[in-house]
Amino acid sequence: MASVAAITRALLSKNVINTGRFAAASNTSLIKFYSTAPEYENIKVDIVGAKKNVGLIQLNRPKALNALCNALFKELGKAVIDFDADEKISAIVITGNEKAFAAGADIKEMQNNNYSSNAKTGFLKEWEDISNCGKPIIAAVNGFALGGGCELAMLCDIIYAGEKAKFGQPEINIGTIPGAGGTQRLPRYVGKSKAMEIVLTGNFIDALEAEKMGLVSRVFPVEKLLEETIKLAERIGTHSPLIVKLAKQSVNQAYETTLKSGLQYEKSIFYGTFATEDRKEGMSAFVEKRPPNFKNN
Ligand code: CO8
Repeated sequence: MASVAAITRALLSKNVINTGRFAAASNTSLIKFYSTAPEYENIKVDIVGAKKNVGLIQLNRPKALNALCNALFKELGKAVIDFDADEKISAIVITGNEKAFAAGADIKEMQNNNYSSNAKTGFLKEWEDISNCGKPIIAAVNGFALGGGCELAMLCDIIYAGEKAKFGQPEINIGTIPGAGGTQRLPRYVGKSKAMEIVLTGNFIDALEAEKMGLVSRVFPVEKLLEETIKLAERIGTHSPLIVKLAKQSVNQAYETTLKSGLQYEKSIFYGTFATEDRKEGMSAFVEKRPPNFKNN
């Protein structure tokens, strides 16, 4: 069984991430490929972690700095839906490569869109596949997370960053505005004044500033980022998947409602956990001084 550190080393080696040649890594035995995974052109998927319970998605258009073309987004949506439906998967990690998490929507693909084509095709509709995911999604951001790339990271539940990561909403430079949550989620993360500054100037912020602002929860050396992110996913995976899902729903409710109705929502979910076997098991295990054995019930 490959250790997390070994997988990370393999993923971060130039032979793998910088060229996108997963299968051509010098020691392929380090990486257990997701043999049943559908063929993707713009992403790579794998199942990692000591218990093989972490779904890993790597955005894989290195030449275009992982610009989020439509085909990539369709594949990403499908991979997230598949991992969400897979009972063996506890959490999902989305990452890019050392240079870019994602440099935004694909400007070359988008440049000839018009209002009616956007409206008729429901441009961006696949974003909902990610926000509807019940399992925790963690973004591991190295390099650029710009425009749609920053918005994708913010759509995730937790953002870990490598120390060279750069975040920004530079849409203003190309005559448009953020279209996948940048004007809505960013102020909720960092407050109005900082969000306005980022959106109205298009300036980039680095990983440490992003951490200070609360956009990112932790910053790691570049080569440690994926390993630490997978560890976090594994740690989450030690808990009851059912209760993790309810906890995620409840935190997300804080962004959807008033404090009063959010507190009511939280209380009803809290009461609801007392109808689950896993709540009973968790408390019994504590009292009996033994590790819990959660059954996702
Ligand atoms: N779209 C398409 N191609 C891109 C993009 C992009 N967003 N970003 C980089 N590339 C391409 C470049 O065109 C270049 O390709 P080529 O070699 O064929 O010329 C290649 O990637 C490498 O890029 P650079 O040579 O520019 O690399 P640098 O290291 O010099 O610069 C930067 C890196 C600063 C990241 C620079 O590439 C840049 O500014 N990119 C654009 C960033 C941007 O404006 N992002 C916002 C896009 S708009 C948006 O995201 C709207 C969101 C709406 C919702 C999302 C829907 C999916």
